[in-house]
Amino acid sequence: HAADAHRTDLMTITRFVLNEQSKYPESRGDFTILLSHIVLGCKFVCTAVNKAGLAKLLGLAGETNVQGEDQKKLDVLSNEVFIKALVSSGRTCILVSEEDEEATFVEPSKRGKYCVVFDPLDGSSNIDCGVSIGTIFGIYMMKDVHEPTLDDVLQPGKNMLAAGYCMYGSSCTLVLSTGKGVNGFTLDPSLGEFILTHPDIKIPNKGKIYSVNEGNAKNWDGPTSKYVESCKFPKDGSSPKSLRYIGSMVADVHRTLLYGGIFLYPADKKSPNGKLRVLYEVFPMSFLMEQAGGQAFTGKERALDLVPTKIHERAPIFLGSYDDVEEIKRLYAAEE
Ligand code: AHM
Ligand code: MG
Repeated sequence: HAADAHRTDLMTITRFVLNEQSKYPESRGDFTILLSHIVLGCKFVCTAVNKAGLAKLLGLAGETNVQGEDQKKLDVLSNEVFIKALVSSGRTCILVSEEDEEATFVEPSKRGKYCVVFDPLDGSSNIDCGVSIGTIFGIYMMKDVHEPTLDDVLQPGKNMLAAGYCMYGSSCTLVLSTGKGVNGFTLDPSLGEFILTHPDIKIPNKGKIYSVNEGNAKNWDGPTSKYVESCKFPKDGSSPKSLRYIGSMVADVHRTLLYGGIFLYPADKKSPNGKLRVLYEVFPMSFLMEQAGGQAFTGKERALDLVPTKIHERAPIFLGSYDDVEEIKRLYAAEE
């Protein structure tokens, strides 16, 4: 029976990526190994997030050091886990983390051909109230493994080989693209494996939801203000859009990907480059959106065309359903 096959023939994320890579004769499994280390980091963070409330209340054994200092903050802990997992994979050369001022250059004996840019725990201000948070990552190929420089990670987002996020929510969901569509995997806690649950995700062409921090409205520019106004008071006879804003990028983008609509973190007078970081927030999410049939725009250009000049650079971002982003592009073009 097909139904039985479904239950016993488990498509784990490792099996899925091995299948994908086997189409390339030159593939030696390096990418699969790298990914399995990222997955390990995600599983660790998932467990840590789930017991965060308890750990705080009860002080879980081993998590307070001899001086009785507070346990490490979850974002710092997550960062350490990812850095160690990525270095020990033997497949990375340069790591850029939101938590670290400087990029990490892996020592020569442990070097591989990939660069990983990541935010180990995005939305961490939401931890204490139990709102969904996530890890975001992007992967580049080194230009020359023997001479690593920051230029290897200061590449436009369209050069990424893969990007994804893991959301620690009511379930733990990992969404991944290796440049051939987008697939979603859900952690089966009893197996400790991510299982393919959302094959070939496509974002609806148009959505009924907009997602933005409207508290910044007084500082917005013309096109952003006009766009949000049109979501609330559409002039074409369509119904107004609903507003949903969690304030946790992974959760807001995940909903946008599955239900359609638009997520925006625009520039404003106080933050002319918006808030979100190009390398490990804007690029991976833009990569996923395009791979799912949507668009991502900075207010000036296709987000993935942007060439970052600093590892922690920020950019405004409008991403989501194709037609909804088309509308904001039209408003910015009219402005010029
Ligand atoms: P963080 O990296 O400090 O956690 O900030 C990033 C988060 C995103 O997850 C979210 O989209 C955004 O900040 C929300 O910002 P705001 O509170 O200004 O609406
Ligand atoms: Mg962040």
